[in-house]
Amino acid sequence: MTNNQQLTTNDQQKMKIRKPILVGGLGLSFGLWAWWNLQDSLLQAGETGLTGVMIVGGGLWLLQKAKPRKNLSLPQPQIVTEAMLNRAIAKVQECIKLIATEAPDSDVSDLEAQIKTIRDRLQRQTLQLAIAGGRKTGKTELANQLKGSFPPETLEIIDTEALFSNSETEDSEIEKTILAADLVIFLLDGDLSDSQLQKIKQWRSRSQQVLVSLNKQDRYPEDEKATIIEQIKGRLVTLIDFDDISAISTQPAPVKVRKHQEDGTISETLETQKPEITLLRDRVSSLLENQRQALTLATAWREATNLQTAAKTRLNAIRRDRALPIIERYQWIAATAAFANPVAALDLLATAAISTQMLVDLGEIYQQKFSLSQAQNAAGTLGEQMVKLGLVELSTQTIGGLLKTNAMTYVAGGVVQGISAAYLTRIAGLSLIEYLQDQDIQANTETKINWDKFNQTLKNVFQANQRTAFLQNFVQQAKTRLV
Ligand SMILES: Nc1nc2c(ncn2[C@@H]2O[C@H](COP(=O)(O)OP(=O)(O)OP(=O)(O)O)[C@@H](O)[C@H]2O)c(=O)[nH]1
Ligand SMILES: [Mg+2]
Repeated sequence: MTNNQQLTTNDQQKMKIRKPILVGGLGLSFGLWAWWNLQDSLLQAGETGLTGVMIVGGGLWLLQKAKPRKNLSLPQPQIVTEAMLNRAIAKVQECIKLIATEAPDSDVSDLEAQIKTIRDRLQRQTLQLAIAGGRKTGKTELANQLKGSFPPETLEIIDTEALFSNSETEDSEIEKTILAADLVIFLLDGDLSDSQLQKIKQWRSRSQQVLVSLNKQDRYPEDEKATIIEQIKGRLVTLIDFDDISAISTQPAPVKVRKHQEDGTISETLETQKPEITLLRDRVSSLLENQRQALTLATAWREATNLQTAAKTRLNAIRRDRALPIIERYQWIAATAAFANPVAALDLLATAAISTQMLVDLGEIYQQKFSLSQAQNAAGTLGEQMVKLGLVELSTQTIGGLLKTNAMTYVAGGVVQGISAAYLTRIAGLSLIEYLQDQDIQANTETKINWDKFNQTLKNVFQANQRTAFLQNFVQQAKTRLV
């Protein structure tokens, strides 16, 4: 047992002072108790047991798996300026500084080296062109032909794997390569589908230069080809410059040619056709010539923002390591308070005293500014949200059935209430961590909690911590502490 986990006399004293408020607020815990017991007595079947109870209790929201929301209004592409790159790098540096202050032993030299690499790479001679697209669209053929037009020291051509035919994870790996390049050719062999459009939008929102090309144009009669190109342009308007949209044929199918012979017979021969990629190739040349700086700046900016994410992840891991013992501490304070006063009431504000203090402490770790009154309000809302999400309702619906079970004996002692309070405090704390780590790494103004976003976090954290095995383990731990 570490010092952090132990209740100090000081903690206990603080608790005594808060007791009157605490006593009133154990409804939530009571609900959880009911739910546990139902689960214990009826559904020891396995990991899914709890889900069953949730349905019984009407907590149907848990089943509505957060659907990946299609983001149709991605930010418009912006032209990356040097100032924008500098701002992105400054953010990485700010993060490195915080890491160094908050965890003086950690090594940040790799992050610093990466900043230098980003800056140095701005001067490079060789640019990278990625050729992307679905299966069999002609990527390899196009890559080979472009390699004939651009010497490798000017342009490195990357023939990427086909998109849209793998898992999402595999696709996102391919996309990393695509976004690391300075420009990309998106090859189509027909009209532009929704999923293709979505990809292009995403890349454009990362300021990637995207050339869209309809390949295999030999397969379409002139008028049909014109219609398809118009449709593609229509879907890409405001997203892609029309100069960046073309039709090509990298390997046109041979054409049957009939010839009238002198002797009056007709002979048929297959004539190979020349590839036609001039428009696209010229566009690439012109971009390399005139937009070199813009292209490398945009790539550097993407690299800097990726590095920002990497640095923030590292900072968050450090902060989480400091935050977890704090949650642990408040969790047992809540447990002891509820254990000592096992009164079940539906006024949730009672636990607010503990969560207010926890919020202030966690806010400090995550460098978010919460005034005391703001923290009090937030803690109150936090409690209300937990009720709204159905935990308390769940309990009232299931209690009737439970009263018939031997679980009644547990009600008398405060053990169940204590464990419940600990569990809910933990869920609240973990949700706060998840929420706070998505905020700016250092708030300059008072932090305002976005409750819609927080509720989603609360649901996710709750879901992640509701497994039977986890709960049983938790209950075991808590029992040992309380009894
Ligand atoms: N009609 C026609 N067929 C083409 C054209 N370009 C390529 N093809 C054919 O399309 C097929 C695929 O060409 P690849 O270059 O291998 O296409 P890819 O995108 O690299 O294919 P994967 O890597 O397997 O996804 C081949 O059979 C080519 O002959 C074209 O301009 N016209
Ligand atoms: Mg290929």
